[in-house]
Amino acid sequence: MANPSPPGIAILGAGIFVKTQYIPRLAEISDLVNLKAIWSRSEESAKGAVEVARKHFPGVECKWGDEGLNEIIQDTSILGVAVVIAGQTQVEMSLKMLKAGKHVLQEKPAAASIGEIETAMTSYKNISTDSPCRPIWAVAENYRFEPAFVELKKLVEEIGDMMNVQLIIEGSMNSSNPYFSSSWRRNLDGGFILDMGVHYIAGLRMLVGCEVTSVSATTSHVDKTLPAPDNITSNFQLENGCSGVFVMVVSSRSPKILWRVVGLKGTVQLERGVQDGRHGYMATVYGEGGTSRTIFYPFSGVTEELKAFFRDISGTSKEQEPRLSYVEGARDVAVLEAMLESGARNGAVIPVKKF
Ligand SMILES: *[C@@H]1O[C@H](CO)[C@@H](O)[C@H](O)[C@H]1NC(C)=O
Ligand SMILES: *[C@@H]1O[C@H](CO)[C@@H](O)[C@H](O)[C@H]1NC(C)=O
Ligand SMILES: CC(=O)N[C@H]1CO[C@H](CO)[C@@H](O)[C@@H]1O
Repeated sequence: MANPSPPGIAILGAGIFVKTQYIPRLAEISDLVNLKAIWSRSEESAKGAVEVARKHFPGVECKWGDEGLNEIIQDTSILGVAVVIAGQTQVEMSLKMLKAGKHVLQEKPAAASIGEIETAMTSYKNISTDSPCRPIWAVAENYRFEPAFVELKKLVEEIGDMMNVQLIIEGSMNSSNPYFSSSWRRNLDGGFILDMGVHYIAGLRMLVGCEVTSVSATTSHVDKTLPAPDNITSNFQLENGCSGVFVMVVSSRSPKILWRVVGLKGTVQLERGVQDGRHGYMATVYGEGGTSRTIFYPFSGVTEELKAFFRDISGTSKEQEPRLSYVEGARDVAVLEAMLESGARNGAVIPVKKF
């Protein structure tokens, strides 16, 4: 169906991710969306992001402070907002917008803790029962929209009984990384493991097609330039009976990001890589007799995710995209919180909270 006037949206937040991801990705699909405003607490930071956005969206307005936020709330041409602010205040902001009847695409993590998630989900249910048309609360984690995961998930179904899963993350969060100094990430309980880890757990849950039921982990704080903990080794148990390991080192000299699912009839592997200057994933399937084939999938998860949200809020899709639902983001946080708790309790087996 043709969409004569694309939905109006606003971005709340004007940080690095807004400038380097949201604005360029939105510019690529500017026929599907009308970016009407960018808001930040301070005028200066809002102006910085608006300057970047004006090249692609000449009509974008600069809003700041409580007054600017109220203007966005009052503007009925703004159907949805992207909430891209500090992890500690995102849920409060999202709920405020949902109460005002706006659809919300909130950046991950879904919340900073399970406690916050539980209260948030009750508040959301309360809003939805009061209002005639339910505003959508989506969490942006983008991994569920990466073509590599979408395609490899299908192949996991063909490798027979699952015997083992490995998830190895050696990050490169050192002082050259633009997020290294981000104060809210440093103050988040769980540090970079929670903030970055939700992506990897999202990928894991998507690939194996079932939930993580319990975990046992060891955590430590080795690199004192990073918030604690900066490394974690966890066993996990899946609903389907299979077990696996999750290793995450926040800052290493040898970046590696890899998922591997070993089945009775074959193995599938997804590894972050670069081909012809493009970043993405190398997806490899190992079959019988030492055969293997590899396909490269460039990144496009952020774009695919934004498109899905705009389809949902403009009412052109039949049902809400399940990969965007708040509960999916909540489940990723629940797995990491269980791992961090286990680490703090010397490896005690911790069941993962079900949502
Ligand atoms: C949800 O609504 C119930 C019943 O009106 C109320 O008791 C409860 O405090 C509300 N919870 C939240 C988190 O808003
Ligand atoms: C940070 O990590 C990247 C990727 O491994 C590396 O190229 C760079 O030299 C590192 N910078 C510092 C300051 O260690
Ligand atoms: C790579 C690294 O720093 N590993 C450490 C992770 O934590 C365990 C437990 O404290 C240490 O033994 C490792 O050296």
